Amino acid sequence: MSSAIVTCPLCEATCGLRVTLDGDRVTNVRGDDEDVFSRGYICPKGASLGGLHHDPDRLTQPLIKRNGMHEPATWDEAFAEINERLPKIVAEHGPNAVAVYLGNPSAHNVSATLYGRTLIKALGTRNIYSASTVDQMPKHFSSGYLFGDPLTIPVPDLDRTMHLLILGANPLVSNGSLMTAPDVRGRLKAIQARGGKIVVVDPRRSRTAELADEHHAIRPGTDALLLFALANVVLDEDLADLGGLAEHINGLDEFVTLAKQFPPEAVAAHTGISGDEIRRMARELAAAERAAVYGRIGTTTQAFGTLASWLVDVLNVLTGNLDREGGAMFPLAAAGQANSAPGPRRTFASARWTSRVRNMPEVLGEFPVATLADEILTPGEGQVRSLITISGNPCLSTPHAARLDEALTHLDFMVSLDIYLNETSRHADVILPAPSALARDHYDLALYGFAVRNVANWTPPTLATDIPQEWQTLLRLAALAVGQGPNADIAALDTFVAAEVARRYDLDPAIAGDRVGPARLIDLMLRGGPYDLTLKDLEDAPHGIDLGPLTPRLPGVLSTASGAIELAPEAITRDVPRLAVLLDTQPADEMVLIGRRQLSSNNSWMHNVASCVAAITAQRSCTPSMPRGSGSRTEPWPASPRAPALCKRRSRSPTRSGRAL
Ligand SMILES: Nc1nc2c(c(=O)[nH]1)N[C@H]1C(S)=C(S)[C@@H](COP(=O)(O)OP(=O)(O)OC[C@H]3O[C@@H](n4cnc5c(=O)[nH]c(N)nc54)[C@H](O)[C@@H]3O)O[C@H]1N2
Ligand SMILES: Nc1nc2c(c(=O)[nH]1)N[C@H]1C(S)=C(S)[C@@H](COP(=O)(O)OP(=O)(O)OC[C@H]3O[C@@H](n4cnc5c(=O)[nH]c(N)nc54)[C@H](O)[C@@H]3O)O[C@H]1N2
Ligand code: SF4
Ligand SMILES: [Mo]
Repeated sequence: MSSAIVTCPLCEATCGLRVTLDGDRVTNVRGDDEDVFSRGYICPKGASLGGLHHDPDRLTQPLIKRNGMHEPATWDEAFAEINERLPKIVAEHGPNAVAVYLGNPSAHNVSATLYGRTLIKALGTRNIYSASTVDQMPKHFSSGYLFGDPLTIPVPDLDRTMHLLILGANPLVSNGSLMTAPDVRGRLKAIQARGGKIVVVDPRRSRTAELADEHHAIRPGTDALLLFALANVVLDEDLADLGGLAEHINGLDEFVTLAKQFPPEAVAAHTGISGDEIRRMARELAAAERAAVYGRIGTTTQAFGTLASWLVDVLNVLTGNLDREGGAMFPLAAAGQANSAPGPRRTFASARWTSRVRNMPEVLGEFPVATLADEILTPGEGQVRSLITISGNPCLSTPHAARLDEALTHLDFMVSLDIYLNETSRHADVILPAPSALARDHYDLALYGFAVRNVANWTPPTLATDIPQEWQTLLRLAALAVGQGPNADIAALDTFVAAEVARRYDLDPAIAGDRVGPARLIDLMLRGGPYDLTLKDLEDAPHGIDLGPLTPRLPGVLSTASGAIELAPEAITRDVPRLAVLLDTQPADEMVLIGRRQLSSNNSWMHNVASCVAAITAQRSCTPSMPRGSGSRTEPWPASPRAPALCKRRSRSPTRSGRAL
């Protein structure tokens, strides 16, 4: 028996886990009590890491489609096939004929985060799509214009706040998003234990709403109206207190004028929350000693997602809670965070180009995935004829998925980098698998930028694998795209990538010694980062390094052209008239569907991993007797850890498809 300490890469919470092994067989996975951030917390998904690794359905070798059937192939055969078919399409139809879809797990995978970019650059296509446009893109957009950088997103200072207003998030099930915080339940209960208050705005009485002190069942899609009305009260009743923020703000007068249109009584019918209630919510928010407003996917994937995302932060500003302890703060990550990079920083801009068919603006270099099918199905110059998916299952996870599913049958050539043959990869001519989460190294490059405490943790691979690491596969594809053929010198390409990263930090790449791949890049980023860490420091600290609570970062964190927070940027406020129109209409008498997540599945996948099947079945069939918030603490944070309680029943779901998010 042996054991290894890993960071779970399955969601944003970054829990530290202890994996027990018998040879190369995982026998147990539990929370790592000594993890500096998660202190023993684990959820049913994390407990399934072993099941995921040993899942007999997981792909371990490439598949090539011949005569409509997927057949196992060697890596050389797979790359030869791609080399024969992909460059031809680019040569004949130009780079935009190849589209790329980056799925959610690529944000939890340093190989994809760091080397996906290299492939995209090599392809030179503008047809880039990702899960962001069915998720948090409005928040990137609003943050880009408010603060100058789309990744400069404030997070609630959970461990110190006294009043938390949550809109459209259910972190008791999702384990938190754009708010990296293991054991959210424990942290929320700690707010209550110290005399604070939690208010949840959600059409549904979610688990988080049940735990909260107050729940408002808002009509879906009307958060921008509610938030505007809250701001209206704060301003109208003279409750605004900008404190030290005043000197860092532009556009306050414009905002005051806009908010005048939205008194609480005018939005009550649409939101389903009375004027009196809204007034009370605003007064309590403004009066709280330390408060944070936090909006998540319920506020982003809706018709007024950009306005709602923007207004969340405007409220944090008006109440003086932005960038102060217990308010909404800017994390300072140890590696790779754009808003702490040395030298001048680029100011965010969108709509630098638009999509061919529906003229949709790019944001962060991407088009909305909702229009990918249009680009495939509409003939003409620039039509998408080939698709590369990287850990994505858009045939289940994107709007009008059935249409995309049909569109993919019209492609000339498709490659999927995926660990399963599923609803999307079944269309691929070549499927290239990746090592399981336990057979690769891991660092939460993207998510530490949204963590409620500054931490850093590195995970080396626990298990050996014959499957090439995904960064190697991505570099091989990049080499094909630039005409270097299937046998290009990957090591040389990797050294080239490392030199680029080193240049950004004015470092000599040789400083990283003989490391290669993500380890070398992370080492360089840590060295160039704000804490002067090295990868060796993290290797010596398997339970992570705690870099302390969040600290104020204004004005240095800003990269707007003015150097100030732009409270009323035109790119956002031009959408306000569309919202104001609602005030003159009656609320529509229609049914609106909203999404719901499962504690034991992960977006479009994981529901077939045996232990998750068991947990989902358990949740469905024995909901009343399931302990609430299994896998969580019941005592205030920090406290002793507890393992999740899972029903032991086991059954296998009959099909791979059908159980979406
Ligand atoms: N109806 C509805 N639709 C939704 C949502 C919803 O709530 N409701 N949520 C939206 C959100 S928030 C998101 S983020 C998107 C997510 O949608 P997608 O971007 O499609 O991501 P997943 O559904 O997580 O699919 C992950 C894919 O990656 C594969 N995979 C897992 N690990 C790896 C790996 O290490 N390497 C490789 N190469 N592949 C891997 C899996 O087999 C699976 O095919 O869905 C969105 N769509
Ligand atoms: N177990 C599990 N965990 C996950 C995932 C998973 O699939 N399973 N997916 C991961 C991913 S990719 C993400 S992005 C995160 C998302 O994490 P969260 O943002 O916490 O996502 P949800 O759990 O979908 O919670 C969204 C809430 O918004 C509510 N809602 C819907 N429409 C509206 C509206 O118009 N207004 C308001 N105010 N509320 C609304 C819904 O009822 C729901 O309770 O979760 C991550 N964690
Ligand atoms: S909450 Fe669960 S899935 Fe998310 S990191 Fe922790 S153990 Fe993994
Ligand atoms: Mo997501």
